[in-house]
Order: sequence, then structure tokens, then C-alpha cells
Amino acid sequence: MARILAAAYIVALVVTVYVLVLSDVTRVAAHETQPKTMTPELRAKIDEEFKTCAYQRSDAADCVLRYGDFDHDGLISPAEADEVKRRYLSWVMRAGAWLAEKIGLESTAKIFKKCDYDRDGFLSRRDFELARDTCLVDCARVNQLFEYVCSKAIAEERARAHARHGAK
Ligand SMILES: [Ca+2]
Ligand SMILES: [Ca+2]
Repeated sequence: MARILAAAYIVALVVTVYVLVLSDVTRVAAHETQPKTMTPELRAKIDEEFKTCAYQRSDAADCVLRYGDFDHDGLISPAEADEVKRRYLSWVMRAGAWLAEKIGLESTAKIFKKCDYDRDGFLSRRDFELARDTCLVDCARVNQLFEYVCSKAIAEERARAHARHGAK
């Protein structure tokens, strides 16, 4: 009986610690996604920049959901985000994480932390729309996405269409 009680006690202890640690982790994660320096002045500046930006955040969402949603469920999973990187980023960029960080490319975990607004583990169009203070915040970042991923994906799609057309 004493042994059973001891075992029950240990299980309860482990569960309590687990819940405490886990809730703390989620709290920290949620806190970190809050815009740290977004001010009305900065927001106005970013909005002004976007007026003359080659691409808008909605274009970025279109691109990601068109070329990264490999199973066509309307959402980007972490595995799909990794696949986008594998397909469109050169090995140099993939290998040089520090370099990638420098040019604004980030780890999948970081991307999800910034862009997965509702924290369900997938990126949706709604996430992109709502996470504008943390995800693809400014014109420079949106342009980088187009430079490194979307322009390549679009070029590949055109080449494939051309090849199909040529084969007829
Ligand atoms: Ca998907
Ligand atoms: Ca989500």
C-alpha cells in the first residue's frame, strides 16, 4: 500500500512539474511574439514604405500558399516550410544559418513563432493577415521572400508550363 501511495505521489509530482513547465514555456513563447518595438510612428513608416514596395504582404501570402502548400490543404505545415527551403534556397544559404539570419531568412521554428498567429502549428492566410506586427513586417522582408523563394518558384512554374506546351 505504501508503495502504491509513493508511486501515486511521484506521478502527481511529475504531472504538476510538467504542467508548470509547459505553461511557462507557452507563456514565454506567446510573450515573445508580441511586437517589441512596434510603435504608431514605426507602423506609419512601414505603411508608407509599402505604398511604393514592389510586393505587398498579401502577395507574400499568395506566394507561400501557392508554392509551399504541397498537400493543398490551404495551410503551411512546418514540414512544408522546410521543403520550401530545401527546394528554393541554395545549399550555401541552408548551411550558413548565420548568413541566412543576416539576410533575414530564419529557422522554421522562428518563422512559426512570428507568423503562426493563432498558434495552431500551421500557417494560414488569416495568420499572415493578423501577424503583421511580427511576420514579414516590412517591405524589405517581403522583397527578400520574393527574391529568394517566390521568383524561383514562379520561374520554375513557367519553365514547366513552357516544357508542357513545347511537348505538344
Ligand atoms: Ca499544407
Ligand atoms: Ca495558424
